[in-house]
Amino acid sequence: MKKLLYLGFLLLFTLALAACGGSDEESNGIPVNADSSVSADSGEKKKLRISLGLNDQTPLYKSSVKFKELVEAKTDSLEVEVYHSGQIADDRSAIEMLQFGTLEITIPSTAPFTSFVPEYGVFDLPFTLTDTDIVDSVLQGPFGDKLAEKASSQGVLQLAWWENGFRQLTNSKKAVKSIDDLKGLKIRTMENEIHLGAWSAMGANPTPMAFTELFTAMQQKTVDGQENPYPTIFLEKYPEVQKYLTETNHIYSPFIFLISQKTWDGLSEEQREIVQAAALEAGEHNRDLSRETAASALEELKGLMEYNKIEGAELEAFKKSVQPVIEKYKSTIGEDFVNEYLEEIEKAQ
Ligand code: KDG
Repeated sequence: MKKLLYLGFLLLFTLALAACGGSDEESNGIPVNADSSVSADSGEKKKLRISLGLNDQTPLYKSSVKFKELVEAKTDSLEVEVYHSGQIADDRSAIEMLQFGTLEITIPSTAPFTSFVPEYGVFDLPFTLTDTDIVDSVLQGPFGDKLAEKASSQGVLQLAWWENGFRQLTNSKKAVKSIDDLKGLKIRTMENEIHLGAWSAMGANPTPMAFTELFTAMQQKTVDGQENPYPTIFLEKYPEVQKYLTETNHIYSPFIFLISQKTWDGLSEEQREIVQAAALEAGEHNRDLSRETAASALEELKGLMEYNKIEGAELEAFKKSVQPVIEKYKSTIGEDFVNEYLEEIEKAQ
């Protein structure tokens, strides 16, 4: 019911903007296009706003600026604006704005997108993707293309796979050296039922929360911990509110470059080719930068936090605990699709 009310509000908000000709209505200083489907034929420079959850120090933001540079070097008919730190919206709201056509581009983790396209949940099955070579083989091949095509059923197009990275655990309470140490820890997860199920199965007390609320929740100790890749942990300044860092590599999290179908329909053939090529090229840049940054961020974090790595028998205990979760969510995601994903990983080993 809440979701219906919320969607109704979004629709009314969009219609109100359109009614008052609010094509560039300021909203908190952010230009809000009432209609992202302005045709390229209108001759005016078309604005492509990118909404990001992470801040302007991260590989995600820097790669989005790279995308801007690539597009604007090729055409004067497009202008890219990059908004970071959830300035426009959190992940789920930004995706809904793409569906309505009131925002052009967003680049979230796949996890919040699973409520729109369940098949993206394969990446939330813990301990399945284990290194970047396997990741690239699965995502940059036919399986990645097949999955990306499923986004179009939701009024958005996925133009490229970008990288969030391997997720690690932090908390403010205690060192987590075995699965038993997770007992009762209040861990924020992304808004994704598989993440909730996995952390419950490991013995923690998980709570779903939008990324935009996370830092405050850790500061106010409404959650004890969270899990994110090293670049996010370091560049979003989590050592200021978290003491313990545990290397788990429990999930590999992609970012997905999403554009509104309404925006895409309003682009000329030439503009589409420029935008598609830039999303792919900036994606290659993003993966390289993400991996370099993860390595350097870990070295910095080891000097700021109490670090340990889960491996050997302890890692096996973590993996064993989540097996029932993987079995349970195979049916939600689609048994055949999950098996296809696992076969792709097997082939890439
Ligand atoms: O823009 C991306 C972020 O909003 C978010 O997806 C990062 O992995 C993330 C998280 O934990 O929410």
